[in-house]
Amino acid sequence: STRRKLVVGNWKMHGSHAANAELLQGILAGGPVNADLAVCVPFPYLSEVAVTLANSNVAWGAQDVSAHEQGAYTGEVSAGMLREFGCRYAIVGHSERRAYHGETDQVVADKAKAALSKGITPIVCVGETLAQREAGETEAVVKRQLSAVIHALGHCVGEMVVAYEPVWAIGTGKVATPEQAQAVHALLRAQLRAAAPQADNMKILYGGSMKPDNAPTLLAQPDIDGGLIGGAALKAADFLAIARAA
Ligand code: 3PY
Repeated sequence: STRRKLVVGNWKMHGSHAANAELLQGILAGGPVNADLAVCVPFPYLSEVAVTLANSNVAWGAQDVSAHEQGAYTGEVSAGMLREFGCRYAIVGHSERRAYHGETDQVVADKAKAALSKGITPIVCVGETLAQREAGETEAVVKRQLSAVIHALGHCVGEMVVAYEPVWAIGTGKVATPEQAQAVHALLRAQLRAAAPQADNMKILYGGSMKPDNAPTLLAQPDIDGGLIGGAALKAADFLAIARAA
């Protein structure tokens, strides 16, 4: 396809001043790659990462955002606050947030809407668990998850990035085969086509143990437009190797 690939590092709850500086210097030293790059970092490091990456071709984002604009929401961070730092992306609905923080499809949809309302591109994660896959529910689950976001975003659907992350492939070392991933990406693309005229220009990333060795065949699939990278994003060499495969 003609869609430019996007490779996003999801650092999760990893990092320190020293580790972040080393990782980012390593990524920046890698030189230009033929894909858009971004790193999604823990909140306390956003401002220093913004400084390090200023005037580079690596964008940055958050790993979550509040659905609320402001108010008595202890511990939450609003899209408006993120925007003040120039935040470009916010991951929403990662399976770890859905599983450990009880985020429902509606909460995820509200977060995506809050991000977009401040000009931040939500990277909306969808994906089935192993039990759901084995019960033949994959299609129904990802459609339900995406449908909530489509409804909430209305005419702005075309501005989000979608990430398909099969839960059984997250941090397990198990990876969807390129055929399994492509099949779900094609379903998601069809669902987007029915909702947004720009669907063919929208990015659908694959996430779930993407690594330098499996990235080339995944990224060669027609509806896989990049990756949301967990563990491999913590090593500059691995992150760059994936970016070069894109
Ligand atoms: C993984 O690669 O395991 C991820 O969860 C990326 O978000």
